[in-house]
Amino acid sequence: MKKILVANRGEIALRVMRSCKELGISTVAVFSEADRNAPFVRYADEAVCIGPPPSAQSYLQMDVIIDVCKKLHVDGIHPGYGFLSENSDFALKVKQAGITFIGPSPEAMDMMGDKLSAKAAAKKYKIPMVPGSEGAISSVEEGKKIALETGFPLLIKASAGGGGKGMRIVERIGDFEEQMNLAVSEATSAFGDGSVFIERYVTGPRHIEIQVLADNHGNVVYLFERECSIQRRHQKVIEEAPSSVLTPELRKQMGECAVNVAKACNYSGAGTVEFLLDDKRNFYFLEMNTRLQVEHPVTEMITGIDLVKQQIKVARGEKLDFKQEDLQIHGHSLEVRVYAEDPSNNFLPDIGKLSTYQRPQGLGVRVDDGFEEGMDIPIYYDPMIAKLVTFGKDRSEAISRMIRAIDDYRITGVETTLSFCRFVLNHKAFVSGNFDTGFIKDHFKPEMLIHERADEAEVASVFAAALLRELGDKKHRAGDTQSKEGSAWRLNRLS
Ligand code: MV4
Repeated sequence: MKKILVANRGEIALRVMRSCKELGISTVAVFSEADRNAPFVRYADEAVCIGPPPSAQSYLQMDVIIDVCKKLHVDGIHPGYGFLSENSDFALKVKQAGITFIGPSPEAMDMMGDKLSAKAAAKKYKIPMVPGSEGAISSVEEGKKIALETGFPLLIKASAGGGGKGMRIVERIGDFEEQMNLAVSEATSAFGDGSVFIERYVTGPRHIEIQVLADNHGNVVYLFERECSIQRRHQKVIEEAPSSVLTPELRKQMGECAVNVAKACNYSGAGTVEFLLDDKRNFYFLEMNTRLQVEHPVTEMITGIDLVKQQIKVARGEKLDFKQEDLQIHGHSLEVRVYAEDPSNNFLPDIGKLSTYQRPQGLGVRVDDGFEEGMDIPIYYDPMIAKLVTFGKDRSEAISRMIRAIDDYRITGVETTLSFCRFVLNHKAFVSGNFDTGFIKDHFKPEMLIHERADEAEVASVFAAALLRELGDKKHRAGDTQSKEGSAWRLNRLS
């Protein structure tokens, strides 16, 4: 493989190109008119504008992207995450054009994309699953019967859904018919497939996912877990590896189950198997994501493995060059997602210009981003500015390093979720490791950030007073470092 086209934008496009470069592979960026000045476009060896800003007219244009590949003699396409990454039609078109799709086969994608066929495949390997219906529910009558057997509360899920889309909670049998009809019509309009199934509702679960890597020679390994329970409306906010609740035995059991799920669909490349863990530490298979995930860096930090490099090697037909026994967890890693959203205003997207943009640096800090100071955050795409990742010898060091890195980050021009992330990292439930997917709902109110702002306002007034004194001080000398340092400190606290 000599040339790879990255069918994506922003931080992940850059992330992928860096690994290509290390492998001596040249890179092609495709970009929309909104991304003309983006760092990933400059970083690529070649770059082609493929259309206007809306994704449907640019990043989702399969044929246009494949035409670029043909013109530029591209051998492989890396889809990143989102956009076309889990689109089996695209994977198939790429293959038919004689180009290597860096990811699983269209068949594996289809099997795992449909939750019911994923569960049917996993069942053959005796993977633990939440009790509920065996397959799709074909009528309200059948559904009610299964609902009574399953017990309440229960969830009606869309087979074509995932990531929380098309889920409905049913608390009592009297609500079943209405909720089922709603679920079916939502699934039909959202996915063009009204198939739904029932699962008992696991209350207060943790979301734990296992990273797997498979080659085309039958080798599959797991690269341990990521704890992703800190979510807001199915949007992950903080991820970490390893999880503070897994024992070595449970880690091995879940890892081996994840490997079997990958085997069940003849998986190739990097994939993620999602599990729920209940308060008694029972785990249940939920679904498999057939792409590189946003939060993959925390796994890279604790295993020392470059997942993108491995994806490319596997796609080139190479065997995995390590075995399960060779893999070990080293230290602890956290990732916070920095969004251009206002956490004190219901996380309203706050687009605009990054007037100030200075990244934190230093030992154990990694910033994966796609912006530079002075750039506008386009309104057309996901408002994620950066992934801030830290690594430490243990969880406590990773946390204090993250708090330090958040304090060192300088972003002005847009509101960001940094203050919210700092709130979570300082919370005793987070620090203790004793939390579940209800963390934000249970512990966060927007007023809690106002407190921090009041604190900043107080510092601002002290600073303003000091500045006025200084300006008024006619005897003020240039060599008065004491007062200079004091001012600098206050200035830092302000931005
Ligand atoms: C569940 C569940 C409880 N019980 N399934 C949400 C995302 C999708 N992947 C599955 N999800 C859930 N499935 C059963 N049987 C609770 C959730 C869930 C959730 C899961 C992971 C992380 C955050 C969540 C927030 C709400 C609900």
